[in-house]
Amino acid sequence: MTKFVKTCVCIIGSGPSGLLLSQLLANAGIDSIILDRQDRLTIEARVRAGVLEQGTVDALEEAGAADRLHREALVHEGFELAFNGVRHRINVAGLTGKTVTVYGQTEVTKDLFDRREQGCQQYYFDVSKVLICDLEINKSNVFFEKDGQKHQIECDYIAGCDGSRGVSRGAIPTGKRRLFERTYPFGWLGVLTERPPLSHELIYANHDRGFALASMRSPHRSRYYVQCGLEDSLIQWPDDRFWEELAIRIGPELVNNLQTGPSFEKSIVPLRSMVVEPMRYGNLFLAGDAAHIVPPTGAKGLNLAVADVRVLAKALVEHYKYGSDKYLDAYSEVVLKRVWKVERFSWQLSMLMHQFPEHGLFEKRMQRAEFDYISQSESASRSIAENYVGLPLEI
Ligand code: RFL
Ligand code: PHB
Repeated sequence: MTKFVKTCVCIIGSGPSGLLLSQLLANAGIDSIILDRQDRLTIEARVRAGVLEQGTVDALEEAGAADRLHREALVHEGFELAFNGVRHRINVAGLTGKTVTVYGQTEVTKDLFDRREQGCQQYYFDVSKVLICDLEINKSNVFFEKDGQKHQIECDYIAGCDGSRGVSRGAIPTGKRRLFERTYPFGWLGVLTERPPLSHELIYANHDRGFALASMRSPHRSRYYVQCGLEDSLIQWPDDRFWEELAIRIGPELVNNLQTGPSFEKSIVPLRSMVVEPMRYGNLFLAGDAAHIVPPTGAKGLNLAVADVRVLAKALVEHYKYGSDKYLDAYSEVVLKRVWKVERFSWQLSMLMHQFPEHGLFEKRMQRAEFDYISQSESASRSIAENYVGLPLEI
């Protein structure tokens, strides 16, 4: 027998976007249920983003999930771009009056889960065979299985927060959606190590051998990345090779500060830009990676997901509290405008900072000229800083 429940909003996916949405709705007294195909520990352990915009911190505060962040996170006033050892600092605070916050996505997710447990909201982990139905009529349905038991959730709205490999995007009929995509001919190999960071700020470096990023999670824990081949596997990258390559790419000036150690997490991600339009179909609203992917250069993915959810939560509150569908109807158009600007920034920074196998000398000179221009022009540096701290949210 199928177990049947009703809710206002069924949220598919309990990554940062799904968790945050459910919390913002709960704060406004709106009932929701979350489903995820993974279990909580697996979701919490996914090492990903590290840099939060002020708008993201504000949203976590609003959700009541920012206490630990305020105790433990690092506030950064700038970051560096480097080109074959030549360094330029983007004075983010000086150019914009704003800062960014270094705090891992793993911690954001844990804080949101903890907050969620304080309320008695419903969720189902480890679900399978999720099926989204009835998007164009008054009530929609989500069917799924858990531990061999069939379930049905009847709801007013469905929030597709199930990431780039979820089922929500595909629930929009093919003739009704358009996919815009760009793949990049390389990936990022990332390493976490229990060693102090090499600098107190992040450094994005373009070297003839490829991109490198020096980031961090705390004063004792560093996060490093190097550009790698799309076909590379982790076996080809033992720790020694990783540290040697990183040392070359960050250059002789910084290498003396590099403290290497055993990696306790190592992963490869391909780089991709993707947007689906529209982000609403009937009762289904897409948010976060389900609707768009950015390459990680510039640290925008999680921040963009949070920005979507802030708009969606407001729109749903307007519907349930004041009976107005104005914001729900505008959702896709409003968020897509910002999404495309953030796509542009992440793409532009990726084009500037990586080595492309197909590039000849001309393209390399273009990259160098752009770096020199940014280094010498306050306006060009400010434009990067403005995007890095996060574009305004138009709600
Ligand atoms: P998520 O985090 O992928 O969560 C989606 C959830 O949906 C579940 N799911 C399903 N559940 C039910 N049924 C199904 N059929 C399902 N299919 C999937 C999944 O199990 C999962 O729990 O999406 P969300 O919430 O939209 O969040 C997006 C962010 O995770 C992502 O944009 C960022 O991690 C991107 N990103 C960064 N973003 C930043 O803002 N700053 C950064 O510094 C940053 N660094 C990064 C990054 C992403 C990286 N990788 C691994 C791609 C660095 C890296 C290396
Ligand atoms: C990270 O610390 O994981 C990180 C930081 C900045 C980025 C991407 C990832 O642009």
